[in-house]
Amino acid sequence: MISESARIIALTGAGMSAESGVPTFRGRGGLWRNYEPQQLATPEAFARDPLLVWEWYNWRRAAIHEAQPNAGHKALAALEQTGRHVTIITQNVDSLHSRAGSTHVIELHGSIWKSVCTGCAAVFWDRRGKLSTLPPLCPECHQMLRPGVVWFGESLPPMAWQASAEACSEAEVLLVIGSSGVVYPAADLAPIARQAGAWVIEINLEPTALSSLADLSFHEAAGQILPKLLQ
Ligand code: BV8
Ligand code: ZN
Repeated sequence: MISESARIIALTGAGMSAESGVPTFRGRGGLWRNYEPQQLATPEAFARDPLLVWEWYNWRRAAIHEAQPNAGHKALAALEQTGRHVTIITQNVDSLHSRAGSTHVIELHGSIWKSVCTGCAAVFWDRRGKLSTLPPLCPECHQMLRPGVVWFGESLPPMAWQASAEACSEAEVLLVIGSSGVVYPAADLAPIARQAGAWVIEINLEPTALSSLADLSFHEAAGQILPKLLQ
């Protein structure tokens, strides 16, 4: 399926970065101080306790800053060198696909290195690890900054969603990698690709909500199977 296709899309979730040591949202190691991510990744949690939410993001910034792209990220980047058009649509905010060399990455849920001012909406990028002062304040208007990510209950960046849906409607192969398929609207991209006639290949350690849509499922770690698929 892959060797005959010129347009390939990878829809990736937290499992894509698990072998880089980035904790996933669900399952082992996905918790922080016994909080569920859904409790912290919301506008309500930020309004109620911005310092707690910033401490969680600072903890993740430190973990992600030490993380390196794994063999799976590198295999997806190498797939571009075979002359194919590869689009990476990721739910992850860790920028590991770009760091691995992928050139066409759509960050559906934003980036952990981005902050947005709650007062004047100015955008700031800071790829160092932990921020030194919490909560960070806007250098322009001195209001509080928020993490530049999409929280539960917030709509996705319109451009990112539009580009992802369009890419999936033209895809020949959709690789769904390391996603439990429970978060919407990202999970809707698999049916869109399937309706457009794309092969859907799932790579996940276990069956997921999207398994019924897959033409093929590989129950292996992304960092193990992607280099083999590239061969
Ligand atoms: C929206 C950024 C509406 C932040 C994230 C009921 C109440 C309230 C809301 C809803 C509801 N029902 C549905 C909703 C909508 C909600 C939603 O889907 N909720 C779910 C939980 C039911 N969605 C939203 O709120 C979205 N917005 O709908 O807006 C709207 C519409 C119009 C106008 C206004 C508003 C926004 C969703 C975005 C949330 N932000 N992240 C941050 O990162 O801090 S989502 C978050 O979960 C991460 O992005 C993460 O990637 C994502 C999904 O999780 P997965 O990526 O799938 O990761 P997970 O840990 O779940 O699974 C890992 C998988 O990897 C597992 O399957 C595991 O087996 C596998 N794995 C592990 N290791 C490996 C592996 N696979 C391969 N190899 C390995 N080595
Ligand atoms: Zn400001």
